[in-house]
Amino acid sequence: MNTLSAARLYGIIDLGYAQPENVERIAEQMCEGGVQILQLRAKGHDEHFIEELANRIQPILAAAGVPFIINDHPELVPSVGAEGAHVGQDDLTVSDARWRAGRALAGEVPLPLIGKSTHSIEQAVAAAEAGADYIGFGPLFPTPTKAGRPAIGLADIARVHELVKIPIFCIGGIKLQNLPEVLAAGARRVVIVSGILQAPDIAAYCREVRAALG
Ligand code: 3NM
Repeated sequence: MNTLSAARLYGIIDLGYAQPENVERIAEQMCEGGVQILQLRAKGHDEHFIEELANRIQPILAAAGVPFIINDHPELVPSVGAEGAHVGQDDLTVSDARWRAGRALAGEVPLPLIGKSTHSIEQAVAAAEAGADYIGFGPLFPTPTKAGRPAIGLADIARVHELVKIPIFCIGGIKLQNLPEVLAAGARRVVIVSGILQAPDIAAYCREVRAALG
């Protein structure tokens, strides 16, 4: 299994872009391209539907050794055999998500990973203090994938890396084209959603991102 600390490229299967019937193919292509963590994000869908999709994706990621993260539904983590859950700033607290994701499995297998979205240095520091395993930090650029959330730009990337010692995944409007400026600003890890899902060749796009990440 890939480890969180070694991961540079985080992919998301977001049903805003991906058709449910294609999730297996997309997961395979992302793994083939070198995505090192993969999240299922299905905003507005009910939990049974998300569980069914997650059950189809999980064996592909397990075979590839890619940790599987479920957005927003930590209680699905034990039942689908995912590695963790991701929660937004306006959603569950880190400890509540951890309790829901991990209570059945504590002591038996590694405890679930809990990630938190953060949109400022203050939120990033608070998420680390609250016990998050990693954070998302963004959106760096305006993005239709998270419409209505103002872009924070690149200016705080270096500082947040000085202050926060858990893995920081920069997110929001990142594409192959603007990756050099994101890295030059101090980013080490990125999440790319629409750039990957809208690529004509998902695996090739991921490979190019991995190469650029070094
Ligand atoms: N969370 P894309 S930005 C899901 O800042 C998400 O917390 C964000 O998608 C945050 O790569 C974002 O298509 C969207 O811009 C990222």
